[in-house]
Amino acid sequence: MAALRFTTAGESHGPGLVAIVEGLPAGLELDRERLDREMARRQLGHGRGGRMKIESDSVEVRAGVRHGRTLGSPVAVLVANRDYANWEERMNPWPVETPVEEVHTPRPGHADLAGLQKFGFSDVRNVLERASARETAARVAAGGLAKELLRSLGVSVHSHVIQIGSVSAPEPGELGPEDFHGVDESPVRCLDAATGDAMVEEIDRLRKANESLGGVFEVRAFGLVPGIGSHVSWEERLDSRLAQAVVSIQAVKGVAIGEAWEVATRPGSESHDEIFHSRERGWHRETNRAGGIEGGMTNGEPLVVRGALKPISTLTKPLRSVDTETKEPAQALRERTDSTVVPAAGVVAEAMVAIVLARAYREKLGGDHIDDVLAALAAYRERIGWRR
Ligand code: EPS
Repeated sequence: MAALRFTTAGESHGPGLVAIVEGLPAGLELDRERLDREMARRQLGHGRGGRMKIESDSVEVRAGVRHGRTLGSPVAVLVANRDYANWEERMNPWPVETPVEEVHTPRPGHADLAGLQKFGFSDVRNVLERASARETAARVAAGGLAKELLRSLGVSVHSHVIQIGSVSAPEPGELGPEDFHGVDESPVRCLDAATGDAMVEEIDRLRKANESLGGVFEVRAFGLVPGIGSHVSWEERLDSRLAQAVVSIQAVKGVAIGEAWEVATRPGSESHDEIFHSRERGWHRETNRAGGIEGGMTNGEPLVVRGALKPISTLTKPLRSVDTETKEPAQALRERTDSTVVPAAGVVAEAMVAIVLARAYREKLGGDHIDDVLAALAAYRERIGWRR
């Protein structure tokens, strides 16, 4: 059994994006519409720019699936960039007749300058095309496959927006999967309608001022059994893997598991989740301050992970920079961009969390065929007396 892992390839305005997912069990049934729905969800959100009117992302499966079921071989998917039609000269994989104009004005906050220095390029476009968050479309395609596996194991992964700029939603408290049913209908994917309206106003106000906005999203996963991940080594700790996966999303600068920042200010007696057991409910907790993870393992409570995004660093009111050829002061590259991507980032984070959870489940349960995985899960639930 190969460890579940994925890689992506693709530039923002190149011909397309690719994701390869290894380690899915054979026999897993995939739902084409569900996979495409994930792609469409990532494109939603008030504050996206003109690019989202051009793209209409869908998953094109190229390998590893036959008649709707996985074969146990690597699954390869393609996501086309429709915008490539407008960039064919500038982004052609092969030499073109007319020389294309280079970009020499790196954007503060982006990969541009360090990327030029690292690779010895003269054209910032050689860096920014891959650094672009367009790459997250491939992650969501891979995450959609991971979600299909989790779904068969009784796990669901959801997200919502907690904050955009200075507008914060009230603390959501305890939530169940059913609470997320309408979240994609909110233009900012916020569970609180009044806050959602205020977020839209904030985006519009700042967009008029040529500003971009960051914010905070929250991912919650339900249906997890205890003991996914491991306390025994730093690499196996589920919280460390989740933190890496979420912070790897473009523009994410901070990650919190459960009530991380709040418990840092509280006494110990108010920071943990006391343990209970009853005949009806089995093992349970009355609180979930730990966000479902103790000692680097799931404890059976819902997983709660938050990510904080900085405002997008492509600005329509560019910051000061330097022309990398002349070394003279210059304005940073000004390109078409989004005002905020916090709602989309939540969907991307669902994908990343799903991949981390699917990998950890594969490690725990093994198996080559989905039926082996399900049998191992049933046996484990029986052994620990898990009723949920
Ligand atoms: C991005 C800039 C914008 C975004 C893009 C990420 O693209 P463009 O430069 O073509 O206007 O729309 O995001 C996507 C294309 C996407 O699918 O999410 C950037 O610089 O990161």
